[in-house]
Amino acid sequence: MEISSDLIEKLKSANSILFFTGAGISAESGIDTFRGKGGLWNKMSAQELASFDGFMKNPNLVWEWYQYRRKIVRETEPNAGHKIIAAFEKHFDEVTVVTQNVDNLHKRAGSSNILELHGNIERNFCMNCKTFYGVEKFIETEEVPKCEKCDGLIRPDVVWFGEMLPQEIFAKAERKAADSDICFIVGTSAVVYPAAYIPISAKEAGATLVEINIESTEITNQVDYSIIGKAGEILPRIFELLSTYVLVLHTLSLF
Ligand code: BV8
Ligand code: ZN
Repeated sequence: MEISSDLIEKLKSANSILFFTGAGISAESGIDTFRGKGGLWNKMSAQELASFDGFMKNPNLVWEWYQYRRKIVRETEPNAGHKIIAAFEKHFDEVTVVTQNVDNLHKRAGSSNILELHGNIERNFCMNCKTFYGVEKFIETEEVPKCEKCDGLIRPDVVWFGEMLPQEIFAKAERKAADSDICFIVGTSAVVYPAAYIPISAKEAGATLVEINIESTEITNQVDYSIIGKAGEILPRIFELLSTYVLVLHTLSLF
């Protein structure tokens, strides 16, 4: 896997880095992607499970599906890809993670500036009075739970198809994208909107786009660098090349 020295050169003079991530970055942690081989959507229809109508039609089926995904997330760990993204904060003034993932793994890996466009599977709220609930309370709950305050249905705090993204978070992600020098697009098929506009906004504002994916995607023809390979292998390599440079600088500064 060749990392162009030109890209490392660009990284050396960059201040603000944005990572736009999708399910592919969590694949090496054993979490199914959505569209790839064995992808979640291949087994069950997104519309059926990740939509308001789907939930209202069969709340227990949807609740069970999210309990199943939560169990997998609890039993897994962030991988080298997540950890290296967190480590980038050591070398750059501004590192922002804009993720479509609801698995909380960027946070568990230590990243501090995370914008979750599609919510977080470890939060719930009452559809009626909007009271928030964590997940601990419902670990063993098989049927969709009711709100203690108003008896309303409790749902996962994720964005379902046909639902609006949290506007503040989306607006902030757009701003960070526009301010970024380099935007890494990691492990996403870039087909879900409006999330997929984020790297486009970065490009329009002059950022260098770097895609890391095991295959080419909808956005590959718009990026400056397309690196084919696993995120958990490519990111450590880039960081290593960068660190060598930083180390040399540091050593030189001693003299
Ligand atoms: C809305 C949370 C309207 C829930 C999710 C414009 C054009 C076309 C369609 C639309 C449009 N605008 C809106 C739509 C409709 C829809 C949409 O985009 N449909 C798509 C399918 C065409 N968008 C919506 O419904 C959005 N809402 O538009 O509301 C509105 C407006 C105003 C007022 C009211 C309403 C909401 C979309 C959010 C849905 N929620 N998730 C949950 O998770 O349960 S989406 C969910 O699927 C994820 O969050 C993610 O966004 C998406 C999956 O995509 P990826 O993460 O990219 O995963 P995927 O499997 O596809 O790809 C993985 C990639 O990784 C692959 O490329 C693979 O090669 C690579 N890979 C695998 N292993 C590795 C790897 N890469 C590197 N290393 C590896 N090891
Ligand atoms: Zn309530």
